[in-house]
Amino acid sequence: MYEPKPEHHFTFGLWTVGNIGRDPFGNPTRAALSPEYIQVSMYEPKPEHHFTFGLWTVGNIGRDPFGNPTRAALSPEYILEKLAALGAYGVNLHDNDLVPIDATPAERDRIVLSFKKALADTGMKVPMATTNLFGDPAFKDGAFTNANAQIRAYAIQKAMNSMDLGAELGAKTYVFWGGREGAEVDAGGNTLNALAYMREAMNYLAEYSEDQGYGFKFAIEPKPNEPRGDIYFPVVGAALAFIYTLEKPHLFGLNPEVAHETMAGLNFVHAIAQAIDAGKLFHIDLNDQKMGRFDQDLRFGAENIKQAFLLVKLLEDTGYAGMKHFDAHALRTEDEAGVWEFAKGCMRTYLILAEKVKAFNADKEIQALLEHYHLKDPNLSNLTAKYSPSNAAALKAHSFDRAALGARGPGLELIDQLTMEVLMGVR
Ligand code: GLT
Ligand code: MN
Ligand code: MN
Repeated sequence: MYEPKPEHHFTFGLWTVGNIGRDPFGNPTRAALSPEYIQVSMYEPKPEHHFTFGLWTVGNIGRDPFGNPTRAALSPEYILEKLAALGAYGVNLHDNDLVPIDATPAERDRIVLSFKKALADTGMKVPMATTNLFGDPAFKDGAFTNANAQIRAYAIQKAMNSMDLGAELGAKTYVFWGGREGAEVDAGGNTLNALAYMREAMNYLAEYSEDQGYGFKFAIEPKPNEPRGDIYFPVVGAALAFIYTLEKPHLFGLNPEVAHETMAGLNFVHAIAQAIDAGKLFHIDLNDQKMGRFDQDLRFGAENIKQAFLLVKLLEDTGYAGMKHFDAHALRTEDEAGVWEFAKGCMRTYLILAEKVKAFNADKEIQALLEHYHLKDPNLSNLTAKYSPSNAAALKAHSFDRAALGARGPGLELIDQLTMEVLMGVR
């Protein structure tokens, strides 16, 4: 309970924790610590930061379409132990990350029991659960949106079983990532049907969750392509619009992933702003990605540090209280040690950027520039806040100095430069 957090604003002098135990009568009793070391130990991930990893993320064995696995599989119990030691809050899972698709009921129960014991031993949580509706050949042409009614029904059955498992492990968020829900061939005539099928499945599963008293909130994760040529609901905006066609839209929100909007060349920070504005940011998949490439799932902040900063700023400034899930994996080049460096790096980068956000918000020069940029005019804002005939008449009567408006510089070059200087550590 009494754990210090950054928002308590406790600070230390480098000379205080760096005290080497010298006194007038005796020599130092401790080695000197470099300022860098002292800084570094500040960014230690703790469970209250709500960092999570998928079992499939640190468990990624480095297989790709062109090459065999480069790492051995890690057991879920071992993953819990390692992530707990690194300060993570919990893990998320697909049904088959834990229970093989062909496990007998007795095998399932034994596996779940052992996993629950490891959860209790490590204090780790399972805040989010989802279903693997993409790995098995049965789902090669889609799951909920498959043109084959038997496969659609099987997908719903599998999702119900997976929700039972998630609920048993304490999950409150259920993610829908429709990796196979798409097409290469649209001549099959499934595009319009697919939307209706998806709606039917989501309505069904929301009812199931309510009926069982599971209380799940559902988070749809959009992706433009891969593994399908085109995936339905390719971006945040598409999923958001679809939510309002469902029977219980209040139960549905989004699980956007950095890499997915970025693959499509879109601005992820803008997508997140739209999700926040709609009250629909239920969960987030943090990672990194180069534009226009295959889904790289890079370590958070590995590629575009400015975007990562602006993302953390948006989450921190708006008080995002959900899980910060790293849906990324270590490079295929890495051995197991590299996997844990990768996991640590994701969390540390987030914490470092959260500190940079504080520095940015406390920077007087930057704040003055922002004030200049966000020019206020209370009189005009009163006229535009809400339509009324008198406001409209007054607005029409107002005369604007168009030339002056066009001539005024907003100061964005300097704002951006100072942002970079904060990030480069010189402010
Ligand atoms: C898969 C995918 C991710 C999804 C996961 C949830 S599985 O790794 O690439 O983006 O979030 O189903
Ligand atoms: Mn991804
Ligand atoms: Mn994801």
